[in-house]
Amino acid sequence: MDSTATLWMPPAQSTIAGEVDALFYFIFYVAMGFFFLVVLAALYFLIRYRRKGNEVGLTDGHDHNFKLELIWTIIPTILVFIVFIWGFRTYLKMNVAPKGAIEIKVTGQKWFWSFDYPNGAVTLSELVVPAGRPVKLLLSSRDVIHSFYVPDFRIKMDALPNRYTMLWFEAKNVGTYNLYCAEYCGTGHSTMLGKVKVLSVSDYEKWLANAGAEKDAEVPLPELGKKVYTGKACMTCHTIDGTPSVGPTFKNVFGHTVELSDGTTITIDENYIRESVLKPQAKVVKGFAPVMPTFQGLLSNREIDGIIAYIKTLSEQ
Ligand code: HEC
Ligand SMILES: [Cu+2]
Repeated sequence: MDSTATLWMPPAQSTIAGEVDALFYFIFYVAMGFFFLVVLAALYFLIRYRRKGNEVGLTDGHDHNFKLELIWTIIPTILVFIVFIWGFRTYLKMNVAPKGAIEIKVTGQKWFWSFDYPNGAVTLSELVVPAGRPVKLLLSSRDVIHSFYVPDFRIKMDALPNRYTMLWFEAKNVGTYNLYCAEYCGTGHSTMLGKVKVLSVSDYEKWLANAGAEKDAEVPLPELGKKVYTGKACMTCHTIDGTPSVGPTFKNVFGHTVELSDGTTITIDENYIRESVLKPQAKVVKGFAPVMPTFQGLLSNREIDGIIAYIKTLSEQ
């Protein structure tokens, strides 16, 4: 299998994808073959043995055929064994990571993914890996069950709240691939989208050495804030067009007062936004559930400054 998409499958972009596809197509074509065999035979018998004129006795004395029964028992049994052995070997290969694989901790939560790299770098919603190297993912969840799914790599694994699961892959080509949550996990499930960014080994090492900071220091604050908003999952719960979503909108809020669930009011300023990001449950906005996760340790100070600057630009001064 090469790396182009087919009618049934997206491009095969990991080393295991070819094997998964081969098994898929084997099962698919065998099933198609039997489908047509059965349908055509049924049609043939329907016509060949239809009732003609005033015939009465519809069957003769035959009630079974030992040879035929043997054939239609043995052939499917062999096919099932082929699929089982083939599938089990591929399954084992997918579940035992090669020695020396890069290990990345993956955490799913409502409704985004976070990734912890060996050197302490953290990314949200975007997994960065090198091409041509095995990568082992250790998955868990902070709340409900999520499922880490990258169709181009043919890999999928549940992330559970109370134990670790494992997955590994090796990306073949540099590029950006879609990451989905494949377990219905609540209101924001359909927005729980991410990317897997595959870099060349040298680019990956350079990127990692900067602790994933990229060129954030050169980006003006409001622009950095916008990047945080789209790239670090804020947009799964907050809109910028004035409509409330899971959380309040960011439009026209800066400098305005807001009512909290305990009945007090507060003016939305820099300190309030900072606290909302680091300790979301300290002050909960009235009418909303206390579901915002803390971003303590996930955002740098400059990124929080950026969010504040960005929210300011969304408000009429
Ligand atoms: C899982 C959904 C979710 C995500 C993701 C999320 N928030 Fe929230 N956020 C909420 C909810 C719900 C509230 C209202 C309840 C509360 O105050 O805790 C809220 C409140 C806020 C407030 C106070 C808003 C106001 O009008 O008073 C700010 C500021 C905020 N979030 C910023 C952020 C930023 C920045 C991010 C991304 C880094 C983010 N949130 C990600 C759900 C979310
Ligand atoms: Cu999910």
